[in-house]
Amino acid sequence: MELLSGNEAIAQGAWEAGASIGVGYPGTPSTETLEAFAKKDDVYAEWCPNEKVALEVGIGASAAGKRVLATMKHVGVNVAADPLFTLAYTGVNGGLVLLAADDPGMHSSQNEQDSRFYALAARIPSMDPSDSQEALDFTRNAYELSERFDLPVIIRSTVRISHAKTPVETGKRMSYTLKPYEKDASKWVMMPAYAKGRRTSLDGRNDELKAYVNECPYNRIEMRDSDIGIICSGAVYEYVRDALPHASVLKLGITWPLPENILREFEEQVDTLYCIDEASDYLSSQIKALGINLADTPQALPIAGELSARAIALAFDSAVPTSYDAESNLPARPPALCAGCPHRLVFKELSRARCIVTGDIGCYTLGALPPLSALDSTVCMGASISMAHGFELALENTEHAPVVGVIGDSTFAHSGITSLLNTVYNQGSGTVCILDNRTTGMTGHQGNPVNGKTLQERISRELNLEQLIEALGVEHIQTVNPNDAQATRAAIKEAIEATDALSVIIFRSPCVLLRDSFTPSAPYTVNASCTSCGACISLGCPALAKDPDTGAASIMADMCVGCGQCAQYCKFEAIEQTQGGLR
Ligand SMILES: Cc1ncc(C[n+]2csc(CCOP(=O)(O)OP(=O)(O)O)c2C)c(N)n1
Repeated sequence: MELLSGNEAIAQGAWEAGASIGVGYPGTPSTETLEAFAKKDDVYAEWCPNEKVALEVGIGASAAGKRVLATMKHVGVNVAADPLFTLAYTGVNGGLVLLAADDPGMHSSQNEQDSRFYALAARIPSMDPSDSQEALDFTRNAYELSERFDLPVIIRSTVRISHAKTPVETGKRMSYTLKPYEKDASKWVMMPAYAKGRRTSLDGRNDELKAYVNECPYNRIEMRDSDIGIICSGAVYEYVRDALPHASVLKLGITWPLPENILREFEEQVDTLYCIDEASDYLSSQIKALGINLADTPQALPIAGELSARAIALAFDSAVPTSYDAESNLPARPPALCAGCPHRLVFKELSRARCIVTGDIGCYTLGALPPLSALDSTVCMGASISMAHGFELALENTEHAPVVGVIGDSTFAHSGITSLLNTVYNQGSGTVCILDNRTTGMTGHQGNPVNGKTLQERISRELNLEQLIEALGVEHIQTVNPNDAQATRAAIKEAIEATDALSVIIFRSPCVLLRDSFTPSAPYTVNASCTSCGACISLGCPALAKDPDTGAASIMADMCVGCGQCAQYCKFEAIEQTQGGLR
C-alpha cells in the first residue's frame, strides 16, 4: 500500500498500462501528474508550450503506436478542443488518455468548467474516479477502453481527487510493444470525404460504448435505505457517503455515456431520486434528458463552488459529520506577490503612469490586488496582448490613457506570440510588457521554451525573446531589470510616449523562489528617519508592515530577501540594508 495523491495515482496507472509518452501543459490541479509520470522508468515526458500542441504531439505518438498520457487543467481543454473533437473521429492506435482536471470552487482558476461537457460534445468516454485507488485503476483500464473503442478516454478529476492522498495498491508495469502503424488515409486524414466515413464510424463506436457502460464494473448501485437514492460521481460520492450514510447511491464511474439501463433500474428501486452535481448541472441535465424523474435538490445545496460533506449534510438536514467541523474554522490565506517578486515594480510604475493594463494569467495577475491595483482585465492565457489591441482599436482617435498588455514568459510562449503577431500584422500600437521571471512561477516552477528547461532535464535551448520579437516585426524593443525602479519607470515612459508605435519591454529577472538563479542578500531594515509617509507600504510587499498607531514602516527580516525595491521608493533614506552579509 502507498499513500498517493490522485495525480500520482493517475501517473502510476498510466505507467502500469505501459504508457511511455507523456505530454501536457501545467495547470492546477493537474500539474503533478505529468511531473510524477516523468520520473518513472522507461518513459519520455515533455511540457509543451500549450495544451493544443501537447495533445497533437500525443495524437502523433498514439498514431505511431505508443500509449500516451496527456494532462491539462479544465481551461486547458478549451485550448486543446480543436484537435480533441477530431480525435474522436480518427480514433487512436496506441491508447490515449487525457487527464482533464477541473477546479470547482476556483481555488486556482479563472472559471468553473465541467470537462464532462467536452466528453458529451466530442462523444468520447469520460471516467470520474472517487479516490486515488480508482484514479489508478480507471487510468490503467482506460487504455484498454481507448484501444477497444478506438477513442481517446478522458479521466476527469477535480481538485480534491487530484490533490488528496488516499491509500493505493499499486501494480506492475505491463509490457506494451509498439503497435504497428499502418498508413490509412480514411482513418487519419480528416478531409471531408474521409471525415464523413469516420463520423459514421464514431456513431457505431458510440453505440458499442453505450451498451458497454450498462455492464461495466465502473457504474454500481449501492442499495441501503430505499427512501432516498442519490446519483453522483467523483469526489461528490465521498461527500454523499459521509453526509448521508443511509442513502442508496448510484455511483457513476463512467459519466459519458450514461448507463441508461442502470439509471432506470435505480429509479425503480428508490422512493425519491436525487442527483448531486458539483458546480455544474452536467449529470442532472443529462439524466433528465433521458426522461428520468429527479427530485429537486434542496435549495440550500450550493449550485456554484466546491461541495463538501458538510454542505450536503446541511442541505439535507442530516447530522454534520464532526470530522468536517474544522472546515469552517480555516483562516483565509489570500495570495500575494512574494517579497522580492520582480513583477512588483512594473505594476507600481504602470499604476503611477495611470495606464489601462490588460493583464494575463500567472503570478502577475496578483498585480490586480490593492495596493498595486494595476490591472484592468484578466480573461484567459494570451488575452492580454490581443485585448490591448482591442482597446486601442476602440479608443482610436480619442483622448485615452496609454494601453499596456502585461504577460508572463510562459504565457507568452503559450499563446501570446500569435497575439503579438496579430497586433504587428494589423499595424497596431500600444505597449506590451513581457515579465520574464525565467520560469512558469504560478504553477510551481516548470520549465518552458523561454528558459529552455525541459521536464526530464534533457538539453534544450533557451528562446531568444528579443530576436523572436524583432522577427515578428516589432521595432521598439527594450530589455530592463524590473528591480531597478528608475529604469522601469523610464522604459515605460518611453514606450507609452511612442503613441504610434508598438513597443515591447522585456522585464527580465529571476523569480525569487528559483533557488538556482536567485540568491537572497542581507535583509533591509527601517531606521529612525521613517516619516510614516507610506511610500514603501504602497508596494504591497508582504515583508513590510505598518505600525497601526504611528504608521511607521518596519521590515520582517525573515521574510525580506534583500531585493532593495522598497529602499528605492523612500525619499528619506530610512530604508537601509543590514550588514548581515549574504544569506
Ligand atoms: C489554458 C490554461 N492553461 C494553464 C493554466 C494554468 N496557468 C495559470 S498561469 C500559468 C503560467 C504562468 O507562468 P508565467 O506566464 O511565466 O507567469 P509567472 O506565474 O511565472 O509570473 C499557467 C500554466 C491556465 N490558467 N490556463
